[in-house]
Amino acid sequence: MIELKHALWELEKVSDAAQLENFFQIYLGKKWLLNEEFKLLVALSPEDKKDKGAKLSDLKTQLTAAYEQKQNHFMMGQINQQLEKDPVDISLDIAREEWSYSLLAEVRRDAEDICKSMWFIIEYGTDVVTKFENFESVNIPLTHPATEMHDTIYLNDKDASGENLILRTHTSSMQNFLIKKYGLPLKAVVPGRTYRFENMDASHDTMFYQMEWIVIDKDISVAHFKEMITKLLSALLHKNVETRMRPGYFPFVEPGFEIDVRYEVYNKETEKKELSNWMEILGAGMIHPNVLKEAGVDSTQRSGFAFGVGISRLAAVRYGIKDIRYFTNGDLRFAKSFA
Ligand code: FA5
Repeated sequence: MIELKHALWELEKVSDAAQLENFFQIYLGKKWLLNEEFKLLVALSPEDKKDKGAKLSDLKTQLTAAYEQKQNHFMMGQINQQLEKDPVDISLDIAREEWSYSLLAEVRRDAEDICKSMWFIIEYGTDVVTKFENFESVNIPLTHPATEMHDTIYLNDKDASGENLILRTHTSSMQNFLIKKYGLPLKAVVPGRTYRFENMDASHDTMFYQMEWIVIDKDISVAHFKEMITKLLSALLHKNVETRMRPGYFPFVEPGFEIDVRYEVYNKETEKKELSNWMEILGAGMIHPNVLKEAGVDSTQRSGFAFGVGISRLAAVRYGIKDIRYFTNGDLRFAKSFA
């Protein structure tokens, strides 16, 4: 039988990864010493088999542990060598005065504070969602052309029903979950990242932040929505804004609206104040009966409104930024000018 002491002494002498592999093959590999000994057990009497089998198992456990320890030792050595060649100082202390909240975070935090003061629940949800959450739960059948409205980014990973997971295209994907989780009456907001395969321009990015408001109770009407949105926008935009309500189509609301804002800007050339162009800032509407039904709510007894606002568009209006891509392109000159 292999002697543990001898095998450990052999292992002690091993000085590189190739020798270690050799050791493994000789002692622990399928065709070699230890395995051969296990094979011999067949010929023994039951008592001897039990006794020798236990000894062999014990030997294998100890040898394997010693082998793994040596293997880790070599791996750490390799990592350390690599680090010496290519040092990355992760403890580098970046000067504290260099950081501040991003403008997007400022606006989101302000909005969250307002919501908290009005006892809204805040939930962030996840960036990766199922097609059911993003589409079907909000009255968009998967075969409906409206699924194309958002130029969805699909992942290779699948959900339990075999459908591809996706990056959420809007925070409305949380509506169904919120109603089911908290029941009614419901006042909730969902701030979070959303993704679309967009043509990028000054007001469109492929990753952008949205914030979804959802209110459901008895007798909620468009009047409640209008009152809320006027107050909220004035508080968030830090300026007097004019709002415009247009009919808008979203499969998950009926009726649906788009809200645009405009405000006074200073024209450096004419040296006069003038009104900005209208900017679409949010989509909204009264929650569609099918969405309520899908979440188990009787739409003859309860009603509600929901709206989804682009945080970067809010920030653009608030800070007078002409192109929302500045918020995320990582240009420190931009970030510092607002620090
Ligand atoms: C929606 O995403 C709806 N889920 C909003 C909604 C919620 C409607 C609840 C009704 C009820 P829309 O695609 O219009 O709608 O986007 C909403 C807002 O997100 C826009 O008004 C805009 O402010 C912002 N937004 C949309 N696309 C982009 C983009 N590519 N880049 C930056 N902001 C965007």
